[in-house]
Amino acid sequence: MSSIVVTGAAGFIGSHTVDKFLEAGYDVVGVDNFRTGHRENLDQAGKSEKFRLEEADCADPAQMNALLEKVKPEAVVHLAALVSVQESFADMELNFHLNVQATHAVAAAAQRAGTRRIVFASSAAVYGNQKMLPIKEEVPREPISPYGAAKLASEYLLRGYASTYQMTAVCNRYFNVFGPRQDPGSPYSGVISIFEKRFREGQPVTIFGNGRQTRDFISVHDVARANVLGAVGKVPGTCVQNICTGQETSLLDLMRIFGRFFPDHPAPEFREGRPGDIHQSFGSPVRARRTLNFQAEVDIGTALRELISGTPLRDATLEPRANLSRESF
Ligand code: UD2
Repeated sequence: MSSIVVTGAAGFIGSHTVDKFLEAGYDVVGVDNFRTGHRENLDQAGKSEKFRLEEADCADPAQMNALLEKVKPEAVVHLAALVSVQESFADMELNFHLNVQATHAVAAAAQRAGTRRIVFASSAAVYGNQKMLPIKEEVPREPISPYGAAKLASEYLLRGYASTYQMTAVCNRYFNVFGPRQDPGSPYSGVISIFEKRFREGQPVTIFGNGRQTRDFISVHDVARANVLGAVGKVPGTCVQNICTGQETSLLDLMRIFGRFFPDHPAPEFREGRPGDIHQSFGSPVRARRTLNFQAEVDIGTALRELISGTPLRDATLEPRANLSRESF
């Protein structure tokens, strides 16, 4: 039986995606160079006989060619990346290397290995500041960060491969993903992971700007499921879709939700807004229903409760299992 390769497997979204494939009965080869990934994210996966880990650098064509030639996967889910918008300003070269060159190395190796499908971790950052909300996929893409530009460039690279070699490229534009295993350890980390840590430690959080900026926060469990559907579900061919909830939440709303769990928490500190920060962002989830048969199922309150309590949500809450079983594809 052929396997699925997941790059960035030891990362936040990668490790949940690996778990979801294993739950659905697939053989998975995880690839990571541990630049930002953590081995402990794969503790659960490591217990499965169907999982193998390969330490390799996705941006290195020789390593990718050798690996994919050996595995000959039915699909590659390419999640390895530089994940922070802010870090892309600080190091444009690294952003280009990890968010464009690595995509090319993975796509070229997949094509040589005869892989038919690539799922790519794209981002709502390709849209920049949009006036028409919720954001639909067909609006002009106007990234305002090197990160968003690199994600868009990668989408086009993959389209080129797909049309030239009869491959299928599935580009999932994630909105703001959060959940267990998201690393709060750097100023570039996702806002919910930072807030969760600060609230738990009784420290005030910092809000950049007035806190009225909005995001479409989506649980990593939903995102992992969208990746599985993209790799092995029925798709109409090469496609690009928002992976979002369609719900808009401001940072001030987040403060209120956290406040219910931590009533005596100190007031936030406000600082000047960050460059390249998008003001208002929430997506239309309509297209993903058609292309992937995907719909987000975990609401933000439930997902925050999981994060804060440290108790994993049960599968029944997270997904209709039948939707993911091998037999259903
Ligand atoms: C997120 C993703 C990015 C991309 C994008 C899509 C992360 C880390 N980044 O970027 O990969 O997919 O969404 O649009 O998930 N903020 C604070 N205080 C803090 C930290 C952040 O006020 O301590 C603000 C920040 O200025 C921004 C908002 O919270 O207005 C969200 O920031 P973020 O870094 O979580 O995510 P974003 O939207 O920049």
